Order: sequence, then structure tokens, then C-alpha cells
Amino acid sequence: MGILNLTPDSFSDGGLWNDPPRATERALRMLAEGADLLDLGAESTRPGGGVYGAGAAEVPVQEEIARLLPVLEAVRRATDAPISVDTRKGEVAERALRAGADLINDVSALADPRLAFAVAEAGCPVILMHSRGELSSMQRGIHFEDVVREVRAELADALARAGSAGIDESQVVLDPGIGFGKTREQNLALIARLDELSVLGRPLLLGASRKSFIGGAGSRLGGSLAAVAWAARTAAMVRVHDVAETVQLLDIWEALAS
Ligand code: HH2
Repeated sequence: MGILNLTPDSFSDGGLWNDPPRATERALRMLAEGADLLDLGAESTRPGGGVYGAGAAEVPVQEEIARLLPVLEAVRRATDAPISVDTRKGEVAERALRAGADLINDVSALADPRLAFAVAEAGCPVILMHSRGELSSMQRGIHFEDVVREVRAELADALARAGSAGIDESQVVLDPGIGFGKTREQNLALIARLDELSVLGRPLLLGASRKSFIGGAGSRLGGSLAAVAWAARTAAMVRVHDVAETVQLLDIWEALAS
């Protein structure tokens, strides 16, 4: 899954792709490099309370729609590849699905009932990601006894919530939410023990690309690729910025594993 952030403030690529022709070019390049699907997001979800200070500012719904729709429409015209839209807001999800998005990526795991309703009505896939607390402060006061066990239990709750909202559980992809209210050690434990989330019976997505737990002042490509290589045994999807390098890694990984 290739990331296209249509935001001025995303932590690693903010401001790069917010005009429709450039975003479309970027989307097509990621597909040419081997991405199977795209994830378009118009609100940064950089968590606050830790290395990112106050975190990302919440974007009003009309602004998120105004950033997203021109690019979504342009990318939709340019490709039949599946397009995911990364949003927490029901109204944005509705507009995105109407404009041709194929699935919704919700980092709040159905905090907005209107989003759940939109997904249920469309019968489309949805990604439900684990997080705890409010985005603006989730890197403060982090506490887990056993992060993998607790994330697994809370993802099971999210799956049940989807079922109660009328979403077919077969449409749900689950994600441990790397970097969302977790310490470096907890992020590493979740990646190392990702296979323990398989008991939930749903495909897993891992989003570790360029995240701060990797550390380093420069490129985080090496650490991002290490996470992909480790998770490749278990994850159905990886959400990445560096598509060409990730595809190359996975090609060789698969050749070695077969
Ligand atoms: N991470 C980010 C955003 N959306 N969605 C899922 N399902 N899983 C993730 O791990 C995930 C996500 C944050 O990364 P990024 O999009 O690069 O930055 P920003 O939120 O600042 O735009």
C-alpha cells in the first residue's frame, strides 16, 4: 500500500503532494513501482505528547474534503487500482466512497458512527487500526502490562464493534497501530510478535514506514525495510512511503522463502 499524504504537515512527506497533477503523477509512479493499492490521506495523524510535540492539528471536515476530493477524483480517473482513503470522519468517508474510493482506512477504529454506517452501506473493506486515547496526547502516560495481549483484545473489540454496526466482518482488516500511543519497545514488541494477532482471523496491515521508533536523524529507510522483512511472514499488507525499495525487498524475500 503506497502512501499519498495530501497534507501540509505529515511527519515525513508533508506538503509534497497536495496539488492534483503532482499527486496523480506520484500515485501512478507508486503503482508502476509495484504498489497494489494506494492510501490517500488529507489529515495528518501525527500523535502528540511525544517526539512530535502537540501532534497534528485536527482538520475541519470541509478542509479535509477540499484537500482530498480534487486529488481523489484525478487519481480515480487515472487508474483502476484500489484506492483507500485514510480518514476518521464519516462525512469524509461518504464523500470519498461516492467519488470512487474502494476502501476506508480508519485510524480511530470507528470512533465516528457515521463512518461505520457509510462503510456498512457501501459494503466496502475497512481498515481498523488500534490506538488509545486522544491523538493530541496519546504519547503521554502510556501504560500496557502486555502490549500484544492488550492490543489483540482491543482489536477484537473493534471487530465486534464493526459487526454490531452492520459491517460484514469479512471486510475488516486489522492493524496494531505502530506509533499510536506506544513506546519504542512496545512498537518493537508488536512487530516482533505480529503473528500473535493472527488468531483474530482477519488480514493484518502493518504501518511502520519512517516512524519515529526507528530513530536516526536521516533516512529511516533501512529500519522501515527491516520491519517489512520481519512482518512479511504475517502481514497481508504493508503501508509504506518507499514503494520501489519495499517491492524489491519483498520480491527477494519471496524468492528466498519459496
Ligand atoms: N499511520 C499513519 C497514518 N495512517 N493508517 C494505518 N492503517 N496504519 C498506520 O500505521 C498509519 C495509518 C501515520 O503515518 P503517515 O501517514 O506517514 O503520517 P501522517 O499521519 O503524519 O500523515
